[in-house]
Parts: sequence; structure tokens; C-alpha cells
Amino acid sequence: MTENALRRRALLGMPLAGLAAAVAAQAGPLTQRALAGAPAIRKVLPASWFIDYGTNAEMRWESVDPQRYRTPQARLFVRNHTATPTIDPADYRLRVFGDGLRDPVGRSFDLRELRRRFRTVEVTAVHECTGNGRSFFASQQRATVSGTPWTLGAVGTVTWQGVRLRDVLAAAGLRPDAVSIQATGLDAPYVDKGVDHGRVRRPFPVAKALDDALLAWGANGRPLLPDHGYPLRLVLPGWIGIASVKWLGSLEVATTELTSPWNTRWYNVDGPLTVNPVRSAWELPWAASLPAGRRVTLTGRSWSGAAPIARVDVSTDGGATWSRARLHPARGRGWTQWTHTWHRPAAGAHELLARATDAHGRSQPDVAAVNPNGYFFDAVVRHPVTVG
Ligand SMILES: Nc1nc2c(c(=O)[nH]1)N[C@H]1C(S)=C(S)[C@@H](COP(=O)(O)O)O[C@H]1N2
Ligand SMILES: [Mo]
Repeated sequence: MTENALRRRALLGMPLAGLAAAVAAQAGPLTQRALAGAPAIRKVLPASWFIDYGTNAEMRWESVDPQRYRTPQARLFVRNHTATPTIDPADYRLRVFGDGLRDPVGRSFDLRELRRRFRTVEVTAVHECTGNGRSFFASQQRATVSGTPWTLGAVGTVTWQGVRLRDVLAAAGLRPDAVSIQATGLDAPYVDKGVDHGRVRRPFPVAKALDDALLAWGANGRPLLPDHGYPLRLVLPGWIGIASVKWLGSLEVATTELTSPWNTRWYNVDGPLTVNPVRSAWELPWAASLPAGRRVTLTGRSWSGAAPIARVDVSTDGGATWSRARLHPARGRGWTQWTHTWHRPAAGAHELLARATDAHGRSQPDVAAVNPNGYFFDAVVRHPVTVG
């Protein structure tokens, strides 16, 4: 049995008082399903690859292989509002309906029809949670925010396989006056503090659907893992993670603006959040130890929801002096890898900083805009290392 499964089993075998303490100590809510024996996340979460928050897990940047561009599904962060459901692909149907279709009753598509009838496409894109970097609001800005205390690992770059949503909408009879589409997941209704908010769902503009939205069944050439939306998920490239609804059950197409708590109550700061900001990470452990007196090759990655990364400035002395990192070409709308050579670092404590700028001129501020749910931490992160 894996380390992770063992730990989960060990939790479940404990007497109740111990279990409650262990759950509290986990600092992450285990869902009722987890307590009943089915973990919220199915894949194994080796401690060297992931920080496990219970229903969410982030990738450790120090476990990223600098030679590998894409994030394998086995290493990709997971963000579950509820728990990964079991869906039989033979029974699976995507329902498309609403007054934005010529026939509002709409119709259903099974996986076979989706695969056979429409052209298969591939899109490489950054996949990232809105709250990525949230813990730095507290540690770097002394601001109190709520939500999973992600460091910078709630992100990956994935090549998705699927079909264009616009092709499917055309086949479903999209009306020219349709404006809004609500995507709803098949996972259990989301219950928070005793309030049932219904199934995870979020609306998005028809314009995004017609532009680059994808119905994906594959990631990096393999079927989606259960945790990542098997058998079909929506992918809205460049947009916040919640926009890419997993286990996609239905699309309601409307001629009026649709809403859900996921675009009004959450993932909203003066309006629904859409395109991801610019962020950067070093491929190093937090508080890494580095050898003194020798040349060190440092690597990292930067990304933006809006445009390719145009430049990355790095500092190894806490921001006193800066130089340009060497950029590697990005693929599609994926992240940009970069390299910086640190010549003869002096022994002692240092802070590494990386600030990226995208082709639209969007960059990373010194201080991120504080908001109660801790979304969009895009400030330059001060990464401590010790040389010696
Ligand atoms: N049905 C459903 N879709 C969902 C979610 C969810 O809980 N249920 N979480 C969203 C959030 S907040 C994020 S960041 C991404 C995470 O995708 P991943 O777990 O495949 O990395 O899925 C989104 N889609
Ligand atoms: Mo998210």
C-alpha cells in the first residue's frame, strides 16, 4: 500500500477522539465521504510530491523535473469542493439545454458521439487555482484571508485532448442571441457550514465558448484521471481553475446572464474573476540549502492567463539588484521555463525573487491586492534559501 493510502487507512482505523484530533491536525477538512471510507482524492499523494490538505492537494515545486515541460496527471494539484465521484463512462451523458438553443429542451451527447462526430483537438495551457499563492497573503503581507493555504503549487501545464465546445454548440442548435452558459459538475452538492449550495456550477460568456473552450477527455495523451474530471471536463484556457468544471454533467445555454454562487459569492472581487494573473515559482524547496562558493544553476517557471511571458527578472539579493533570466520557449499557452546562473553565492541567508512580465505588459507587483478569500496572490514571492 502507498504511504498515502496507509495514512488514510490509519486515520480511519483510529478511535473517534483520536480521529477528530487527527482530522483537526490535518488542517484540511475531510468530507463525510472521506470519513465513511472513500477518500475525497483517489490518486496517491506521495509526500515528496504533494502537500495534502484533505480534499485539496498541491504540487511541491521542488519535485518538479526541470527537464519535463508538462505536468503529469499523477503530479497535478487537485482542488475538490466535495469528493471525486465514480462515473461509469457507459452511462455518461452530457446534457445541453436552455433557451439559448433553437430547441430549449436540448439534447444529450454520449462519449462515443462526442469523439466520433467532432474533430479532436489538443490545447496546451496553464491550469491554475484562483487561490494559488494564498498563504503568502499571511506570511508576506500579514493579511488574514480564508481558504486553502496554497503555496505556489496549485498550478500545472497540461495538454488537453477533446473537442471544441463551439462545434458541440453548433450541433446542439445555438441561437445567435445566446449570451451565457452554465456548466454544472456531477460531483455531490457542495455543503458548507450546513448550507447546501447545490452542485458545483459556474456560468461563462458564450463568447469564451466560441473562442477557445474545450470539452476534454484526455490530459497529456491519457484519459483523464478520476480526480481530474473523468470522463469529461470543461477547459477554459487562461481562466481561473473553477471555470474548468470537472465531471461535466450539463451545459445550460441562455439568452440572459446566468449566475451561481461560484461567480457571485466566491471567485468574485468587484465582479466575477476570469483570466489568471502573472505568477512565478522557483523549482526549489522552501528554505532550500545550496552549496557555497560554487556556480549554481537555478530554474523556475512563470505564467500568465492572458499572454505569453515576455521577460523574467530575477534577484538573488532580496530585490537589491536584478538581472534577466534566460527564457526557454513555451508551448501553446503553457508556462515559460527559465534559468538563472548564480555565480559563487556567498554563505548565509538570501532571498530569491522572480518577477515576470507577459506580452500584454502585465507584471507582478511587490504587494498583491488583499481580498477576504485570498484570490489572485500575484506579488513577487520572497523565496528564502541558505547558502553554506
Ligand atoms: N465539478 C467540479 N469542478 C471543479 C471543481 C470542483 O470541486 N467540482 N473545482 C474547481 C477548482 S476550484 C479548480 S482550481 C479546478 C481544479 O482542477 P484539478 O483538480 O483537475 O486540478 O477544478 C475546478 N472544477
Ligand atoms: Mo480553484
